Amino acid sequence: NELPAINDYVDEEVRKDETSPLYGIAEDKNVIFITLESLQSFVINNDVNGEEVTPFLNSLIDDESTYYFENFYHQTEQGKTSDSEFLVENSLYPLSRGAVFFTHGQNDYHGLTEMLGEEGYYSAAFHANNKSFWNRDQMYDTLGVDHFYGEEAYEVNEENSVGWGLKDKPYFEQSIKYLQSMEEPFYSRFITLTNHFPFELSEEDRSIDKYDSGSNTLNHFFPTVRYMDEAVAQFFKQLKAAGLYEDSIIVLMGDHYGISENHNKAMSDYLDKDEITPYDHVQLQRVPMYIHIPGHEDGKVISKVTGQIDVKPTMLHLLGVSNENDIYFGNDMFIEDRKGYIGLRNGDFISDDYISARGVCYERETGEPVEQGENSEETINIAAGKSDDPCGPIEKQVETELELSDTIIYGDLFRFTDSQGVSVE
Ligand code: GP9
Ligand code: MN
Repeated sequence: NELPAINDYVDEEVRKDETSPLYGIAEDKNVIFITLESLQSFVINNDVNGEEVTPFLNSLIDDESTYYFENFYHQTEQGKTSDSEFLVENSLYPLSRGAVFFTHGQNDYHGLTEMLGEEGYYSAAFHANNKSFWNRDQMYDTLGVDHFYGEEAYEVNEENSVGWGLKDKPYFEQSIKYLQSMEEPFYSRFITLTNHFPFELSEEDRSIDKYDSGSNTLNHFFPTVRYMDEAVAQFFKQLKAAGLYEDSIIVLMGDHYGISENHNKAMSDYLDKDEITPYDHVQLQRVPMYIHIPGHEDGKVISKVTGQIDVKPTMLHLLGVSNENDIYFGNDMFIEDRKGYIGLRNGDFISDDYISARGVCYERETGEPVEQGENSEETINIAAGKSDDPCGPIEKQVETELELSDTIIYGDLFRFTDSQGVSVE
């Protein structure tokens, strides 16, 4: 059992003494967590053909009850949406190959759902797709989700569906009745579907025109993003009308990229760049992250580097739940003393000052490759070991963390924990 050693690492490198100023601010509130399919940050506050792409999501950033994280990264791999769910739930990394939802769906975990359950929360997941997709039916059971509203909980017909299934607007609309009858406080998770590759949408559901480039995928992305934006706007209205808004905290998060690097040429057209460099590619892995707390009026845009690995500790702290005995690899996004980097599953990372992409170390602010061997004063300080490669030490640490997280998953090591934390027997 390697868990005690992993616990020591987490104690040394991840766990922080600092308490967030927002600790407990949402205690006993309902949680409405919305995963926004394939939404990337580059469309936020951006235009296409002279039209705003996401008017509602843009206005939500300016809302005084919203904290918006503008440098928040997805950390998913082949398990796509399910990897994002895994990260949020466990603050562990997904696997480098396959989907952990499939390969380790029967492990013991100590996820957000279970921890909130211990605090008296009722939990439910809403997703209008086949329940066994990504092995969700089994994994949700493992994670302790009380009820999974899958495709059969919805009225789905030809008229209200497109592409992958039920369109987002009827999906949210039909979900309200279930939320209204739910025991409180509840932890509810929503996963949208319409903004999924190949981004199909009928003419009458399109509020904006498609883009015009060499990539049909990118062209069609914009109208479906706008449709999803409108669906979320409508959901906020319905939550208010149903009396569910005031007593809830609403989190919105993009799950992963929608536009892969196969469309770099079209992306460079859209972003008005000569090319998409490995640095740009990493920056395109930013996804929107909103924490909206009705009644709280201190919201702002937060620029520090954050990622999906941080969601679990952040949520627990907002809800006033201690995680001092928990094993996790992220930090509360509201504290200052953070690990200082977000590791991607392929070993690339984003730190406060640098971005490492495909083995090249870039200045985060400028995107300029760091001159190796330059030995500037700043370089020496950050590398601590007086190396002239400021990315090197962080690269090693990211590698270590990925390995430790894998060790937990492959060894099913949370068998050796209980609510009191790690057991050494
Ligand atoms: C399927 C939906 C999309 O149920 O979550 O999955 P993805 O292909 O994005 O992982
Ligand atoms: Mn997805």
